Amino acid sequence: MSENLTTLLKSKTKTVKIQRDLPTVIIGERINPTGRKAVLEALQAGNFDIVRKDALDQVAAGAAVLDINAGVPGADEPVLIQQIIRNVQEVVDVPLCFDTANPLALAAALSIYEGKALINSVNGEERSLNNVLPLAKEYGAAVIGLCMDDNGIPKTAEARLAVAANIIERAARIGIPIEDIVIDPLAMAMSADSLSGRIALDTIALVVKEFGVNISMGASNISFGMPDRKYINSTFIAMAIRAGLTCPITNPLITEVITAVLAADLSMGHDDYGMRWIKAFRKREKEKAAA
Ligand code: THG
Repeated sequence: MSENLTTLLKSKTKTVKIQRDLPTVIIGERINPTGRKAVLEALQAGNFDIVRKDALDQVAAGAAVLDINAGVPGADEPVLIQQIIRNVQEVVDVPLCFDTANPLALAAALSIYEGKALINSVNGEERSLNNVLPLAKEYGAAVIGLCMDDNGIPKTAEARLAVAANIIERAARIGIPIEDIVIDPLAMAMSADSLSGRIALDTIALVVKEFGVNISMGASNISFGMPDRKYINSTFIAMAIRAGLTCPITNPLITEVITAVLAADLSMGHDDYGMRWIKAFRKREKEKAAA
C-alpha cells in the first residue's frame, strides 16, 4: 500500500487540493462541444454565452475545476480554446483542465493560463508521451494519464496498471513529480461491453494500491447508449469513489450525480458532521422554493 499523494491545481487566486482523504473534486464536463450539439452550434457562431453560463452553473453546483474542450470540427482549435478560456476566466475563478488531443491547442491554452492547470490528457502512446509530457514539464502543469497505449485499450485491469506505470515512469524521467500525474482508468460504455465498468473499478483499486496517485475518469461515459443514464452514473461514481476515484469529470448539474458524490464523501468519512451534505440539501430546498 502506497501513501496517498496530493495534487495541487491553481487558478489566479484559488488552490484546489486533490487528495484521497479530502472530499471529491468535481471537474465539470459541460464545456465540451463534442458531446453537446447546443455548445457546438453556439461556438460555430462565435457565441460564448452558453460557455459562460455553463461555467457559472457548474461552479455553483459544486464543480471545483472546469474541463475545457474546444473540439469544433473545422475550427482553429488553438484560437478557440484561448477564447473559451478568456470567457470562462471572466466569470469564474477556478482551476481549468484542458481537454484536447491537439498539442498546438494545448500549448496555446497553457501559454495564456495563469495558474497550475490540469492537462487532459497524455496516454501511453509514444507520440502522446513525446508531445505532451514536455509541455506539462515546461508549464509545471499536472496531467491526466489515460490507461491506453500503442496497442489500444487493454482489456484487463492488470494491463491498464502497466500502462499507468509506464506513464508515471516516463514523466519521472523528465522531472515531472508523481503527484502531478492523475491516472484515468478509462470508463467505457457498458452498453458495448458489460465488463467495462468492472474493469475500470478494478483498475482504480490496483493503481491506487501500487502508486497512491489521484484518479480521474469521465464518469458519464459508462452509460452511453443506455436509458435513464443518471441512475447508472450516480451509482457508478459512488462505487468508483470507494475504489479510489478522487477527481471525476462529470456533470454536477444532475441532482442524482451530485448527491451521489456528496453521499459517497459522507460515507467515506470526508464530510465532518455532514455539513457539506446539509448545506447542499438546504440549497436544493431554496431552489425548489424559488422555482
Ligand atoms: N476521460 C478524460 N477526459 C474526458 C473523458 C474521459 N473528456 C471527455 C469525456 N470523457 C468527458 N466529458 C463528457 C462530456 C459530456 C458527456 C459525457 C462526457 C455527455 N454528454 C451528453 C450526451 O452525449 O448524451 C449530452 C448532454 C447535453 O447535451 O447536455 O454525456 O473519459 N480524461
